[in-house]
Amino acid sequence: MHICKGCGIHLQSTDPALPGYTPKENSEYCQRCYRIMHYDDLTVSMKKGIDPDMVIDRIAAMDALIVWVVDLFDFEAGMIPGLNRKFTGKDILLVCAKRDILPDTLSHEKIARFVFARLKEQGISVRGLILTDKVDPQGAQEVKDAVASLAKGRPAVVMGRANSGKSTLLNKMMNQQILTSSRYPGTTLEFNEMTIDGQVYIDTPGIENEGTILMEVDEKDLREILPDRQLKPQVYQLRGDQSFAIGGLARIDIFGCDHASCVFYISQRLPIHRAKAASADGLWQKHRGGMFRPVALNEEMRSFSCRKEYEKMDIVIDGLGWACLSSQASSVTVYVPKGVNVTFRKAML
Ligand SMILES: Nc1nc2c(ncn2[C@@H]2O[C@H](COP(=O)(O)OP(=O)(O)OP(=O)(O)O)[C@@H](O)[C@H]2O)c(=O)[nH]1
Ligand SMILES: [Mg+2]
Repeated sequence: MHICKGCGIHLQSTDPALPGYTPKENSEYCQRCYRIMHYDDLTVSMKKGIDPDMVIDRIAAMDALIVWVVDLFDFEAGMIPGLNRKFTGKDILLVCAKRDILPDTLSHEKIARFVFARLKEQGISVRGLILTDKVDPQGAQEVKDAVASLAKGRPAVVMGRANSGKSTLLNKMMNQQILTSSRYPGTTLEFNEMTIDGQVYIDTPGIENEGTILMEVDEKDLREILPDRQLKPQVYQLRGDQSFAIGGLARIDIFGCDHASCVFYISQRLPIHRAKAASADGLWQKHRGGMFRPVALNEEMRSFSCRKEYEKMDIVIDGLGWACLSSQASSVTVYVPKGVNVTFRKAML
C-alpha cells in the first residue's frame, strides 16, 4: 500500500483504530486525514506518541537545508531545548509563522530583534529569518526564494514543534490544500516528501512538547485555547494584591502592586476571572470546573514564583499565551497544570 498524502503515514486497511487506516483501496488519504479535512473530526488522537528525539535525530542525520518553523504566538515553546547541539553546523532557515496573530502595532523589525535576541540566548544561528502568516502569499514566496538560494541541491526539511504551522506553510507554497493541517497537535505522522517548483521539500511530524497546556486538555477545548485571529490586548489596572484565573487552566497571583498594569495576550474566547489574591484559593477551589472553564484533564497543579526583574515582564505559559506585567509589582506566582512550562522574559511588546 502507499502513503497518505495528508499526513505521510503508510496506508492500511486492517485496523480502524490505528493510524493510516482507510476502508477504501486506492485511497489517497487515510480516514483520519479525510475526517479532519472534511468534518474537523478527530478519529485518532496523536498528541502523544511520536518520539520527538527520533524525529530530531532523523532530521539531524539528513544532508538537507533545515526550514525551522516557529509559531510566533507560542514562541517559547518553539525554542526546542538542545537544538543548537543537535544541529551544529547545519544550514537553518527560520520561518516564524502566525504573524497575523500578533498585534499590528508590533513591527517586523521589533519582532526580528526579539527573535534574534532569543536565538542568541539559545546559541542558535540561522541563515535567514522570514515572517509569514497563512493568508499572505508574499511570505510563502519569500520562503521559496530563500530556499532556492540556500538549499544548493539538497532537500529542504520543514521541522518544528507540533502545531507550529509547517503543513499550512507548505500548502501555501503549493497553492493547494494537499497536506492535512489542523489545530490538533500531531497532525502530520510521518516524513512526507513533495516537490515544489523543482525543489524537494519534506514535511515532518511536529516535535512533541510535553510542557504545553495543549497536551493537558481535552481536544474539544483547543478551539477556545488557540487564538484564530489577531490578539486583542486585555488590559487590567492593578491595585493591591491581585489574582487572575484564566478559565480553570492557570492562575497568576501578583503581589506588591502599585500603579501596575497587567496585559493579557491570550485567546479572546478564554474567560479571565479577576479577584483579590487573598480570596483566590477559595475561589479556585469553588469554581474550578464550574464557572472557571475550560480545565486541564489532570487537576494536579504546580507553581512558579518570580520577583519582577524587568520594567516590563512577560509571564509566558506554553500553549496558552502570555501576560505582560508593567510598572510596580514585586512578585508573581503562577499556577499551571503539572508539567506545563512557564517562562519569565523581558517583554516581547
Ligand atoms: N492564524 C494562523 N494560523 C495558522 C497559521 N499557520 C498555521 N495556522 C494554524 O495552526 C494550526 C496548526 O497548523 P498545521 O499546519 O497543522 O501545523 P503543523 O506544524 O503541520 O502541525 P503538526 O503536523 O501537528 O506538527 C492549524 O489550525 C492552522 O490553521 C498562520 O500563519 N496563522
Ligand atoms: Mg503538519
